[in-house]
Amino acid sequence: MKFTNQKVVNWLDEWIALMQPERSVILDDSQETRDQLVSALMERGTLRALNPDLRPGSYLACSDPRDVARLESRTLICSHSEEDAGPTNNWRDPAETREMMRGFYKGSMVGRTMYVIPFSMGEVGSPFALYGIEITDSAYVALSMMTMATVGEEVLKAIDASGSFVPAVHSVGYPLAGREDIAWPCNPEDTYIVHFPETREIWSYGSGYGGNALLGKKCLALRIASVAARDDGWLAEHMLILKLTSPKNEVYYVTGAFPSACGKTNLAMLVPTRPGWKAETVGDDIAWLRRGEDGRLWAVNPEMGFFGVAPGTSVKTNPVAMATIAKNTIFTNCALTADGDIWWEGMTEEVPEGLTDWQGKPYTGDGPAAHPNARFTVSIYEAPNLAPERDGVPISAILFGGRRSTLVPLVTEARSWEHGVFLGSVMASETTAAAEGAVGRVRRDPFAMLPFCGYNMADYFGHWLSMAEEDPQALPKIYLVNWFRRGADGRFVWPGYGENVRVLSWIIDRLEGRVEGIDTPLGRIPKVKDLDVDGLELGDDAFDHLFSMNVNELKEEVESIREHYARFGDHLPKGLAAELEEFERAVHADS
Ligand code: GTP
Ligand code: SPV
Ligand code: MN
Repeated sequence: MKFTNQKVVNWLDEWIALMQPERSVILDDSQETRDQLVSALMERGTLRALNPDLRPGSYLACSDPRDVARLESRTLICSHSEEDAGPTNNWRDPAETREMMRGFYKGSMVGRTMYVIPFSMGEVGSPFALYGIEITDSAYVALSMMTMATVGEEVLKAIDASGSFVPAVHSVGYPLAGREDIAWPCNPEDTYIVHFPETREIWSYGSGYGGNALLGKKCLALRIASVAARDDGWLAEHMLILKLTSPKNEVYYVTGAFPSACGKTNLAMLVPTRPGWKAETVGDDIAWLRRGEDGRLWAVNPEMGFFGVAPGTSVKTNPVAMATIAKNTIFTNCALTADGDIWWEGMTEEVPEGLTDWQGKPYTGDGPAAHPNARFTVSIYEAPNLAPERDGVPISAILFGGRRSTLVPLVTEARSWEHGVFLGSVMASETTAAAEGAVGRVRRDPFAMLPFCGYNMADYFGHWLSMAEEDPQALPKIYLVNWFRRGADGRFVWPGYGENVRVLSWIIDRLEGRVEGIDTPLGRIPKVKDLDVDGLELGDDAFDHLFSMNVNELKEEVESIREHYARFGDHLPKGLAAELEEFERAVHADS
């Protein structure tokens, strides 16, 4: 395999000259290449093979304890003007940042191999695919990219023919020649994940973890794609895509935008607890949405793998995920059992004897055995419930959700597209371990895109509004969901997981006009009789705990949204300012 396109060749030459790898290899998608990467990683101590009788074809990687999650404070949007990055992104001057990064990259691959990975997000040959070439010195990243994206000769040919690709540069950093003892090379002090939206380039340095390093995922398919989507009239979103078949045999496709570690993978892999329902997974993290000729919004999952949160995953909560990761899976930062399998908090009630924690120490019960952001990397084709549709599905409903202990009801229906965009733009959630920083702090995370929007967030709100300029009736209905309300005892009131089908069932009843809702300041909630809670042990006043809105809290929410919106200045669309006024009026009318 070889590139002949001069633009690609020149680009590669330039980076080889700067980073000075000992050799460079273009990655194909063969088993042989996979095996070679695995051997190299086992030799270095990055991967260890799990017990093949218990977890065939699977490996455990334990990272440097300083490199365990996305680094939002080190993620930069380097547009020419600061305003184009908006108030929610870290902006830096592009020229200065290029200079700083070139300094880091200089000689960073001396004595090592540069992997050149032609990859496609979306089906190769589809007019909607985005191609990239990631160059990296991490075999772990190369192996993970082979699972998460389409890689290999077919992509190479498509790129070579068109010369069109997103250059994606990655190095874990510092000259490592002769340092084969470092199992997880990284360079936390100098880590930056840089995006140049105008020229559609990605430069990442210093981290080998997930979204910082697998550049097809958050960097390309969300941050760069969101800019392409703005320019070309579509949406690149942090969303799961679920196919749902009702007992009446009606098929619905639903997307859901929940912040990191707030339940996308779990809803995408839903096992309905109610008779007659069937659920299949289309995607668990990213959706690209476009208006079809029929006016409807159609969604594709541009990824080929799952990079899912491990803790909390069990046969009870997510049997589909457990089946998906039964073999051929790379685990990162999980605990190791005495018999060579993996374990994490929540997998079983009892903690197995003889665990080794994610840092390789005998587990003593002090702190978690697996890192809270421990993950599995596995092909979508390992999922037993994968929907066959890969080239676009028409969306009936969009869910927005997050972790809110109070205030936000289990489910609320937006009154219109504009109202739905308002609800998306003010979404908030308690922070999780998926990014650095404190956990459990409520922060606004519009559309679950706070860390992933590649341009001015308020302009992005405007772009969402603009989707309704034509044929708004054909667009999906929008719902706010919250599986995470807590009762007086501090526990989750709603059982969640497979039981979430009960909420989806109400949503479908609404779509079909079979039931009415009750108007509240936030939108329409179900009537008690219409939400199927048969057989659930919810305790007294559960409906109250799931749906009540405290007036004082609503008033605080109005003020807090006002502050949130004030950050956007003139960029805030007028339509959303009007929605906020309307919300405030409703809150005061209610009190
Ligand atoms: P990213 O991959 O970071 O984008 O996360 P995600 O949105 O796919 O989150 P995921 O489905 O992996 O869930 C994260 C955590 O939330 C896991 O520990 C789950 O067990 C937990 N979780 C998911 N769904 C539910 C639910 O319905 N109820 C409760 N209580 N917890 C849930
Ligand atoms: C997230 O944090 O939303 C993820 C994991 O899906 S990562 O790929 O690291 O961004
Ligand atoms: Mn995600």
